[in-house]
Amino acid sequence: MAAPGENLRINPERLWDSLMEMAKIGPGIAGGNNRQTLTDEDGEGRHLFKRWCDAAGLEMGVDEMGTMFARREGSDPSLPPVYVGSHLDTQPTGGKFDGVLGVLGGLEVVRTLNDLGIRTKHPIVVTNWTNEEGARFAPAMMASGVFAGVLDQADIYQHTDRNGKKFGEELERIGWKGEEKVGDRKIHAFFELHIEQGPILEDEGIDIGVVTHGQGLKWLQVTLTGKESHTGSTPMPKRRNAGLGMARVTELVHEVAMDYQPDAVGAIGHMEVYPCSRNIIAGKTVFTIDIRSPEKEVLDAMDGRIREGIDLICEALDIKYEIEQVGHFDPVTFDENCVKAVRDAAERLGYSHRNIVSGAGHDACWINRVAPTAMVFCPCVDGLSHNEAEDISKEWAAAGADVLFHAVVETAGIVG
Ligand code: HGY
Ligand code: MN
Ligand code: MN
Repeated sequence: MAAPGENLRINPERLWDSLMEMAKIGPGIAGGNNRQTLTDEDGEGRHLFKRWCDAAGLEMGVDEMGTMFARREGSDPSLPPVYVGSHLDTQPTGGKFDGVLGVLGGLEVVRTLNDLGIRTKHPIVVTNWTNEEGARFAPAMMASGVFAGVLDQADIYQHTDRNGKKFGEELERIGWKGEEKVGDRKIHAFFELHIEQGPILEDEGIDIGVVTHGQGLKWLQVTLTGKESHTGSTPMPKRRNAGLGMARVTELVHEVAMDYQPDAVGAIGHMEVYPCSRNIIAGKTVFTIDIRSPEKEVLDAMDGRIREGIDLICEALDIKYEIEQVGHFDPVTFDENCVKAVRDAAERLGYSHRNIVSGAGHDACWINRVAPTAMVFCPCVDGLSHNEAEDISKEWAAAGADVLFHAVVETAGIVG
């Protein structure tokens, strides 16, 4: 397909204003956002996005996982659309741009096409995938995982948050459970704009990350069971300390990840201690191990070593353990043609660019299983994300959305 002229650019002010407007919904306590999936704040953000889509003349569809699909018609409605989007849900102490830049960048693509009166051959669909973060309800990339056929919807509906609320019930409660069967939509190609969430682009002074691969991930939820007892009167040799077990597993995860540098990573971000009383030995701990690597063999090796290590730690401390894998996807190689469309767009627009592997998981990682997919990264300040201080410049947002525009429109084809 003919490429758009290099002079075609999105409207950076409008994009930035929309980002700042969305950021007012579900404010955090330190300047970021807390708009967790299926909360009232998520519902409010969805309504704002829908109002903007209505104003842009898009037709909204919602599926049974609550994912929102805003369609701009093409000259040939029978053709599978080009999808563009990301997620509006945030971490509990999230930033203003993680996910949101991809959804509103996709909306800006459509708004720009409307401004210019350009028709594309393939329809274009701007997408807000439900529960990408997996913070309130595990796993991450949940709705895109159901769409790609790797997660079971009926099972997912039963997943509960820390307060025992069920995913399916919360989706109904906020009024965003749609009618569409999940996964029926045919996708010609999917493009996702996202902040890098790492330091490489900023450190190297590069405008655009051409994402060729995504690293693989495993989330192992561990429950350690020891025995509650008095912190003062229980002799050390008689303690069955689940808190000590969690501490040793935390060190183990770090050591195993350090053995596979420079690429592997590992940490424990979610930790629960029971009964969490100052003078009671922790009888139970529940925590989630997050390990990642661009190489499947390394990810599997880390998994195995950690499981062995947990067994030895628990034997030494006379505590029991259960391990449940609550999230997993193998390393991803994005579609060559879509990646080329992103690279050619950056080149055409005169933006500096480099190939890059995504450290974070994204909806694109699952959608890549059912449609040709690629991602566009822009830098973020200090590479910081999943932190309320997450920040980007207006110029970075505009560059990313310009490249997204060109990759999407070239793939969808211009007919006038
Ligand atoms: O965990 C991730 O990589 C993504 O931010 N949900
Ligand atoms: Mn994200
Ligand atoms: Mn995130």
